[in-house]
Amino acid sequence: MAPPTASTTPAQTVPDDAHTVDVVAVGAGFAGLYLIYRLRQLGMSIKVFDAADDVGGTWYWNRYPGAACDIESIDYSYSFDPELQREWKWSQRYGAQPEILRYLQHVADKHQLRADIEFGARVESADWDAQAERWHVRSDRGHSVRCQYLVMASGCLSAPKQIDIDGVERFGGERYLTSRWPHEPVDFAGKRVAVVGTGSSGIQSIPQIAARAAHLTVFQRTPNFSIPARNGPHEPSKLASFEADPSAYREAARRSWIGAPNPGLEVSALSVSDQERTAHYEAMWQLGGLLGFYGAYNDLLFHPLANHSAAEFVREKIRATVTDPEVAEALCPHDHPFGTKRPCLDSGYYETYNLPHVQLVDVRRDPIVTVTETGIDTEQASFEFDMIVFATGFDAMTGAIVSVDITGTDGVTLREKWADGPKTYLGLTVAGFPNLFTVTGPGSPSVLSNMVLSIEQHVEWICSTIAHMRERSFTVIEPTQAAEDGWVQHVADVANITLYPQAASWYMGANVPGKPRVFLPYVGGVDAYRTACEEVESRGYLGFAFTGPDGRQCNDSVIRRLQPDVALLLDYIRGLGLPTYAELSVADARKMARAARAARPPGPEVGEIVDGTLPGAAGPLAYRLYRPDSPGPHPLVAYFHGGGWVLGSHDSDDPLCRDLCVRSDAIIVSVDYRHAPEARFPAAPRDGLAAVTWLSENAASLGATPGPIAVAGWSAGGNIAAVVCQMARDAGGPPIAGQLLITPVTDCDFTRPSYRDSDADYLLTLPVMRWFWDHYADPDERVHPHASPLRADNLSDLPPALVVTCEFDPLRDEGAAYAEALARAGVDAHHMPCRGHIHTSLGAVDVIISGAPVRAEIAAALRGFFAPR
Ligand code: FAD
Ligand code: N01
Repeated sequence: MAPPTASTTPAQTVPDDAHTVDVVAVGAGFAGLYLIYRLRQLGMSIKVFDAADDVGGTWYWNRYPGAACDIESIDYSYSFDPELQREWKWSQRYGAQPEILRYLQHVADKHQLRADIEFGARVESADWDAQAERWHVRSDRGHSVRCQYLVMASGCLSAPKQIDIDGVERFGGERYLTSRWPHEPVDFAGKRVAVVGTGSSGIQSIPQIAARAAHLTVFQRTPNFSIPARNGPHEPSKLASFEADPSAYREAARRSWIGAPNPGLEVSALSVSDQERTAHYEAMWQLGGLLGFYGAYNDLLFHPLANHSAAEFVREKIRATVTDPEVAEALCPHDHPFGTKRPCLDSGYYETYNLPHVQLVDVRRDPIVTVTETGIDTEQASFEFDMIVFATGFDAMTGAIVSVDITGTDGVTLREKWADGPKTYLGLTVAGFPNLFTVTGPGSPSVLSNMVLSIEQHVEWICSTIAHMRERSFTVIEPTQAAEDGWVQHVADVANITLYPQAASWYMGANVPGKPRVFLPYVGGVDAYRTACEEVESRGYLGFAFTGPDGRQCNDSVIRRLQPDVALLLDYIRGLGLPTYAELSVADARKMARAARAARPPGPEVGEIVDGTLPGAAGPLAYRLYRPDSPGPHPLVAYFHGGGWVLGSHDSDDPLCRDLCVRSDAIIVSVDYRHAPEARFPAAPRDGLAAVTWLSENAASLGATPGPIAVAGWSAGGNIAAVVCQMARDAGGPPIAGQLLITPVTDCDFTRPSYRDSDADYLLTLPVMRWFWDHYADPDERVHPHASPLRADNLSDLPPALVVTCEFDPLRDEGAAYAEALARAGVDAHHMPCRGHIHTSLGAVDVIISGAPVRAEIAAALRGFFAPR
């Protein structure tokens, strides 16, 4: 529909003057204004276009009653101008729209920014002229400008979503869109008003409209979590800390997760008692605001149970506030984890439903059929209105960008390139679109952060990059395909360890019919993101190609390759400053390994755990049996723990064994074996074979299904499992259903590339592997196939195998080589490479969330060993 817009200048055609400037930017909101300021400092010419009649962007268009920010104004304001920062006093915690607009107008006046802005002009197209190395930009008013750089400062929430309700044009009463609110006052008095939509815009406007209208009907499709804003005077301690040292305050914000100091706790919601947790939620609720509650505990967005506790707290608040229990229940969100759709900030929202003239229509129960001339028809009722307010949201993050026909190299438009979801490098640049920058684009923290802070960071990065190019006489910048692919993957990896993708949110593009479902912003946090951008720059603009009269420079690489939670774990462990095993005596290494095991989460509950002993090759061996909770009998898997033949015991891989048991619905028997250096090679594999033989013979008495058992092992345990399969084949039994080798040692050769690639400290290093081998076997023994199974002359007739390798593991290549050699020998062998993981990733159950899908695949393979063939 044509939205009822603010007053706009009558369109007039501007002659094609083929004007040339250094930079064209689209948008005169927070981003466009700061860009003008910074580029002028570089002595560059800039032309900004905005479809609006004045500066302000979001705050120009969204003038609906109740519109305000949800990040406190102290934070949600520019930091670049110390004088402005000192002089401008926000009247309350959350500035309302008129005040934020006044602020932006003041900034524009103070720095005379309007001189470079063309208002009332919508940019329609931009074409890259590779010959001239210029963008050619055109507006709906006939502007035609050539520029070296094009910056889309066009806003993440500036393109209203098309209203996808039948009959909207037919309505004869007043019709408004919150995101295109008129400049003239809207009079609700005495009117029957409908509001469609209960996102932030709906939730902010509903109490204000209810206060003035004769009757208000709210059409809700999905209830949202909303936290009280408690708007009013600034929180004294926050104000004091800001005023005492604004620079330090801003620096802390830049190094925070969301871009504002956060009063939350750095502990898990599950680590405290129910009582303590509720008290803390209550304190955050009373404090008001998103950040306190959102960050109340550090796992709310990661752990379903932690999240559930916050969600349930809010639901209880709704039930306690709304007097009609049926209405209260309809307002309780159940379809998404707390915080995975942007939670709203309200002033009296839930209380509004206690007013006698306010009615809630749950359109999930009673869907809207059509808008009529006089109101709205649902399946069950007909409503008459004088006014309908659509608070139906935005085509977020990509909508404004792809609404411009941006054509890069090879004639491909950005819309075409992004047909399956946006692809950017750092949310700032796009391969195939040279000299194009996006401010707070998809793939950057953007809408998940204090956007003013993120805008400043992007504008500063863009300007310093342009300055860098000028200094070195480069004229064109473009990210490489590999760098972009790597970043897109990283953005998805980070999202996938959170609960965010579980919600059908606008973050996922789910609110716009037909839009691809891709998690749009970068959820790694502004600090981690800023660090990545700084690293790109300090490593010679990693992932960028520059060209200029003096030639081309390209430093092609991927900035983040580890799984995000693996990187966090490594940072944490490195921060502890522990020695490596290679630096310790065996006794001290064992002590350190035990301490590490004691500190890890326990893994899932299983049906039963039984400890026992079984006969080994030279005496009894301890075992631990993990039985599933489901009715038996179950298939049986003999498992060998890791620890370089030196460390560990039958219970040392406890979380992994529990996880395998639960996921594969098999009995896992983790068997000990004699360790080096006390018992060197071949003690361990001999014990392994003895254990597998005993387990095969005694499977029934252990409650297992009769028939062949499978073997499994991690690291050195994987080595033992592989060797046992060869020994059993050569000995004519016992029969083995399959071998699961998780990052196994298969060879004693330290020269494979994965040893070199893992030079960086990924915990298992060359010196540590040398230390293990030195304790385990003499050099001439190591080449024996019972120590290095890859060296066996005959790999045929072995059980089906799954070999799991991790990308950043010295053992990666020998694992892959073993899988390949088995397959070549006719074994039904599969290789599962795990991208971004390290040697210890997969055993870190409940620590490395990104390992969970891998373990699910491993368990499926284990089950497959026992499936009838
Ligand atoms: P915008 O302010 O969106 O400005 C973009 C401008 O580009 C618009 O004026 C638009 O007209 C123009 N434009 C777009 N396409 C074209 C084109 N083709 N031709 C010409 N002009 C074009 N973020 C927070 O961090 N905290 C908050 O509290 C917060 N509150 C918000 C409240 C509301 C109601 C909304 C809608 C958003 C809120 N946001 C908030 C997000 C907000 O959008 C950003 O904080 C910020 O204002 C974005 O600034 P910007 O300059 O990047 O884009
Ligand atoms: O938009 P939304 P918004 N029939 O997409 C409903 C920022 N912001 O403008 O969820 C019926 O969140 C839709 O229902 P559903 C902030 O980042 C901040 O409110 O799709 N209903 C939903 O309820 C925010 O997240 C503030 O089932 C339909 C609503 O309309 C973002 O902007 C204030 C429908 C849209 O909610 C967007 O917020 C305002 C249909 N056909 C905005 N189509 C602050 O407080 C859509 N809906 C700072």
